[in-house]
Amino acid sequence: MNPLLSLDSPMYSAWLTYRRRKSTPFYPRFLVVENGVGETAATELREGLFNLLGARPVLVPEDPGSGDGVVVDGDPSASVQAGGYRIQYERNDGRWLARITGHDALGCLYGSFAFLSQLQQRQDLSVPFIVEDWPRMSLRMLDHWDNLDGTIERGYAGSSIFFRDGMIDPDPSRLTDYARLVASIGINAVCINNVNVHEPETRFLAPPYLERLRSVANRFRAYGLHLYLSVNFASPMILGGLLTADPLDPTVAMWWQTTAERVYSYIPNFGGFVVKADSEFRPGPFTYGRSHVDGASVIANALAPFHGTVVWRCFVYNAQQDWRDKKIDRARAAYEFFQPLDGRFPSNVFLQVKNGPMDFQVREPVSPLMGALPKTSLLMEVQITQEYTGQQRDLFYLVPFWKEVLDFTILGHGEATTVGHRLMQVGPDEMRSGMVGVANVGDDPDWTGHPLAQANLYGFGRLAWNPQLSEPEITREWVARTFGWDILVNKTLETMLTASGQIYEAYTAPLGVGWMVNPGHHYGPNVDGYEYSQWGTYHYADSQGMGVDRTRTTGTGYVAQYQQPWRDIFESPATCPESLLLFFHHVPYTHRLQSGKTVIQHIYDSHFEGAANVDWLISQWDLLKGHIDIAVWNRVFQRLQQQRVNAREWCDVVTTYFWRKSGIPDRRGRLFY
Ligand code: GCW
Repeated sequence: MNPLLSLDSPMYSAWLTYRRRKSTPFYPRFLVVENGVGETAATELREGLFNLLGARPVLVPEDPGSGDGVVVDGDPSASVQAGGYRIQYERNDGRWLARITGHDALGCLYGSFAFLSQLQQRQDLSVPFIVEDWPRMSLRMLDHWDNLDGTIERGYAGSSIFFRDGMIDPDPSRLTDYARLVASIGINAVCINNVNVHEPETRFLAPPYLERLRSVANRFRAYGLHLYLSVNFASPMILGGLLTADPLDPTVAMWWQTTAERVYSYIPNFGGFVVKADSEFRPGPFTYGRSHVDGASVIANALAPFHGTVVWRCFVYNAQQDWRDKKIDRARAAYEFFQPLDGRFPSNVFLQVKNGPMDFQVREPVSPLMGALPKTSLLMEVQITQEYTGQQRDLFYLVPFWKEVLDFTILGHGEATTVGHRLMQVGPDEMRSGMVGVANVGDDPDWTGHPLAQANLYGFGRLAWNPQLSEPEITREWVARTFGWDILVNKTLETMLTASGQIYEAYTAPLGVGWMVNPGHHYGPNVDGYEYSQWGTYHYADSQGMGVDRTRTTGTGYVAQYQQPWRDIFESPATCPESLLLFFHHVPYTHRLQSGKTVIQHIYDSHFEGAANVDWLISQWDLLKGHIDIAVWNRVFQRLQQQRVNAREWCDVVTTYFWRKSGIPDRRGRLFY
């Protein structure tokens, strides 16, 4: 990507777009940054204040006693949590003072970003007030599925910002811009390479690469980001030349130890390793008859002396299933593999669980593992990159969907809690938790391919910071920070974003069934695309009905993995939430929904409505012409036009398919093919 292009894009600065305020009660002339706060906070504040207020405060060692100013200092009592801060606005003798007090250097940085964000959002500063905030989850991580050749698995926004043509070769200024963007929403860890670690990336643990990685880590460090790498479980063989990767073999353990020492000698604040093992044909401990605990432990023990962490993924299932065999249920796999291992991992291992039991479909129930690992450090993985949700061509705001997952009730230590609370938990034995988002970022000038997909990146960071923030709060913040203050823009965009996910869901896979996509790239409709495949991804549509029976009584038994009351709620079609009806049940097309409609009529209606609502999205966007930058407007407009074509295709393929299967006509007599 041509770096000049990036400077031209008004979306490049994303939510860190600091527009000059027309008026301000506050004109800081000086900035005091106490020792230990770090240069980054000072730089961000000076640049930010200049852009927002036109004031370039002078850096001074202490409050000169006159004029408005900003003071940043560290004080562990400012917040009980690492990374926390307090911002206090005071009015003394007619002058304004903003005091940002961080629990630590990171808290000072987060506090500085928060202060600038308040100015950006036109917080009323005319009355003194105090704000306190802190990150609720300990790990707030972005995973990039980037490969050394510059491609990105499931990437929809250009090429990698880290790798190019077999080299670790980030544009340094873009790397810093990335770091500030994600640090400003509280991200503290970034894994830069694909969890599918191929031969070239396996070599990252060798010196020439570590040298390059060190410079990436240094840029990250200034913004409080820890670098993580995905590693290949078979590294001891591929890189170390050993004949085995058996986790219980002493030479293997030794190899991981030497490797960890080497990595930390280059990168002292290195975060750790992410591992996809025994999953989708990646090597793992099963080859040697060992367990996931054995596999994770050998690596975790090597990292422990350096306070490094292993992030071990639970996305493990049989990817070579016989579609004829209706007893196997992929949805059951992660729980069956990992629930029995609760409490058996070393304390520096996190288990990373996808939000649903399958694989980032538009609609899935919450993974039952969320409530089944009380003695384990737990990370919930969500997909910011829109693999199954429109690939950054179709608009899909993910925050409402993530909120549903975070607000889902589970039992924690015998009491009802929510997934969000579970992930905030800091427990005994250094148990920690957090969220991981598969990043939607590439080297496109606007970072995310679709300008409005930036809202998903922003929303992810905000929810990992505090899962209790509401969707409207997050949306309002993002719109105001990105596009400034224009009532029409704010209201219209908020409405569009909030509705977008439901619209997409309506014209794609009905009632929680999932997987009706083209195999491989996963874009566009193909009802039977995965029906007779090895991947465990079926809808079982026949002439009478459709859906997967996952009940205890007649189905795969998956429902039994849930705690009460969900086990009973999901078991019966009468109580199962309708959005998940076909995920849990096989029902006749004539089954009546609460609306009084039959399932088949619902499929027809929702698809036509969903497709029509894309026209509504376009009409909303039309209202904004002239109110936002024309290049951005055009880009989104063009994407929406494409979405209209795509939605029409989905609608026609799905309705025609089910009409042909069922032979049941549409009560409203619409056209099928
Ligand atoms: O959803 C699937 C994706 C794969 C991905 C895998 C995973 C990185 O289609 O591209 O591999 O999930 O999460 O490991």
